Amino acid sequence: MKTFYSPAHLAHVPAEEFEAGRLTPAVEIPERAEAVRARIVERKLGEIAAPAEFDNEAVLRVHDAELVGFLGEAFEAWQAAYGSKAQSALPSRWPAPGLSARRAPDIESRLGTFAFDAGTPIMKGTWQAARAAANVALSAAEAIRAGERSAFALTRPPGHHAAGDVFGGFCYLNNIAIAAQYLRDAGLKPAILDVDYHHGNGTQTIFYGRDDVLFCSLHADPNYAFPHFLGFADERGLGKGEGFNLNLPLPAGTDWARYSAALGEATARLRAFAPDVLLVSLGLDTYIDDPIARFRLKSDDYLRMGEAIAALELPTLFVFEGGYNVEMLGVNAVNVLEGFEGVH
Ligand code: SP5
Ligand code: ZN
Repeated sequence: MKTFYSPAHLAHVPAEEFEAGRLTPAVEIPERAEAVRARIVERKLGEIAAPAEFDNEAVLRVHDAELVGFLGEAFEAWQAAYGSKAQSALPSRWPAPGLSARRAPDIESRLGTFAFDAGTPIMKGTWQAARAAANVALSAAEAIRAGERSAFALTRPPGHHAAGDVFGGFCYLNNIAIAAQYLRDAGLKPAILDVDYHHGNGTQTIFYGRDDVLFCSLHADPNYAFPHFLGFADERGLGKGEGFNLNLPLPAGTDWARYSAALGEATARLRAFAPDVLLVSLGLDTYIDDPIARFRLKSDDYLRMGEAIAALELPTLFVFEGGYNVEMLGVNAVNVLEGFEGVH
């Protein structure tokens, strides 16, 4: 399987996020993608290629120009306001319902209109990294469009929490949604399977009113897990999109037995949709020793996950999302890809 990867992610180095009333060390760090890259080399999974340059058109099919413009200029505005020692822009105020969004001109208020959490810092290299990750996903999508059976977009920062007009959850641009829309615009019928531990609220929102892109997600129940405000089972799509969004929230402690049963539900829905192409939001934070999550999948379970995805017999684009146990992240991610390829 061919992997697409850009070193631009190395310049996006979050230090801290704000949670539980304090700053805590960041977990979405460059070592994550480097661990996966090293494992791909070690296992000789296939070529690792640089992405092509895509212009903003494909990004703007999914994201509002206001968000894209803001992400491109935010760090400069932040430094202009707070000085060159302020290395991370994080919001501290939000236009909650009842307040007027988007009127305040200052950078910190503007941050709060575009970000939905305080865990997604904008630094000097953030925009370049996010934009390169979109190119990585688009390059992998183009490989599939041109006839490849599979491809892996080793994207960082991740994408599935970013919606058309808002970023958060370590995500700035929704890489998988941009890739899915690119394939849709090429005349294909895409379906998205999201196996990250967290609900892909951004991807759901982007396609919520549509019947031409199916979204299926297995994730930790938002009653106890991020993103907290979306991902419930009764969210089934809106208007003609009704029935084209499937959420399968799962309890804390979910192991492979429980998980694979839900995966069977998702694959049944995917089969019924009869897509031309499958895109997988590949998060590995379902791992038993993930530092921020509460599922109990083991490394060998990821081989079975890859096999279950391969059984759909579709051209498949894997897009990297979360997973924060850096030590086992490479093994777990590549196990899915090797399970898919039937190597084990
Ligand atoms: C792409 C992705 O996986 N984004 C996840 C963003 C999660 N952000 C909030 C994490 C809160 C973790 N709280 C549990 C702390 C346990 N020490
Ligand atoms: Zn996640």
